[in-house]
Amino acid sequence: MSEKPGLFARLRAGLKKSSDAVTGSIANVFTKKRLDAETLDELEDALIGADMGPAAAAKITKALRAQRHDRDVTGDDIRKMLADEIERILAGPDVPPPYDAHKPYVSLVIGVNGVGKTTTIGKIARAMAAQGYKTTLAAGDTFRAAAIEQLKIWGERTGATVVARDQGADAAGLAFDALTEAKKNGSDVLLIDTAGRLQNKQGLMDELAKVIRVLKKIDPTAPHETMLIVDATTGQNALAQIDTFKQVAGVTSLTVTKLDGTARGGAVVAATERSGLPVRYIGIGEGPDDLQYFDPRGFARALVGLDP
Ligand SMILES: Nc1nc2c(ncn2[C@@H]2O[C@H](COP(=O)(O)OP(=O)(O)O)[C@@H](O)[C@H]2O)c(=O)[nH]1
Ligand SMILES: [Mg+2]
Repeated sequence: MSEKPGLFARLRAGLKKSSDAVTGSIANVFTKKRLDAETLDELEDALIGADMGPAAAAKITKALRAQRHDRDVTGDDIRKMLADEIERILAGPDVPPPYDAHKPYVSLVIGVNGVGKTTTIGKIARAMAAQGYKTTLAAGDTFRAAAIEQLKIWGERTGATVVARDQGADAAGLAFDALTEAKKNGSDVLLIDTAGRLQNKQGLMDELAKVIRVLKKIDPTAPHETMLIVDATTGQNALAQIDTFKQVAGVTSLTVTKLDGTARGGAVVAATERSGLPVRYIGIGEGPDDLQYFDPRGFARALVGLDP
């Protein structure tokens, strides 16, 4: 995650495939001068085609219909109106509590295998270190030895303390140790990695419930965030995962990864509209700096190919 001036440029670059999909699929709408009923219907179809989902597409076109029916508009006008309506949807849910709200702030990171949980935790740890926050990482994916090793490497890179046990260890016990350690070492933030075996839904549900119960024994307000990671390249599957994990654990925020590798960035709009959950971060590459704090306005404008 970077706070450099080139932030928006990197967002634009990361979302290039998605903004090409959005602007490309509505290109014929952009050439029309009138936003009449027929054009608005075409626009609605185009937004659905750009992965925004029927509900969000209907909401957006309804708002446009109310604003400018039958008036002459330019392509740029339409882009701006679209960006405003997309921003409205993205900014709808309450934002997650800031990291300063608790000490240590406990963030439980969940999601199926391969979506980018461990990588995202590493990227956050790096951004935390840059901002002077002390961070502890819990290697709670005790199912896979590689996941434990991967988190240890991020710990070395970022100076974060890593609490790990051997493969196969009890994840709740590990979480207990990690929160105890984070309190003892004066951490500002504790990031807890987890296993993502959705094949065994009951097992996963029990494990996450136990982790949460154990954390609450130490701090009844924890976890302060349960962040679900989804992979943007999986499109509809990501939406299904959000529904499932909302049942399995009390998800409070989303992070959408791999937006750089897909034309389906519009799915972030569908996900927000459908889940009512705020997006905290977006992943726009594999590098340690390729994580951005989610900015609804910047995202909406980059998605339709506008400047900040
Ligand atoms: N292109 C791209 N790759 C990512 C991003 N986030 C994670 N990855 C890659 O996705 C793969 C799986 O990530 P990992 O963190 O191990 O997933 P986990 O199983 O959920 O912990 C790795 O190869 C990561 O480098 C992203 O934002 N963009
Ligand atoms: Mg992992």
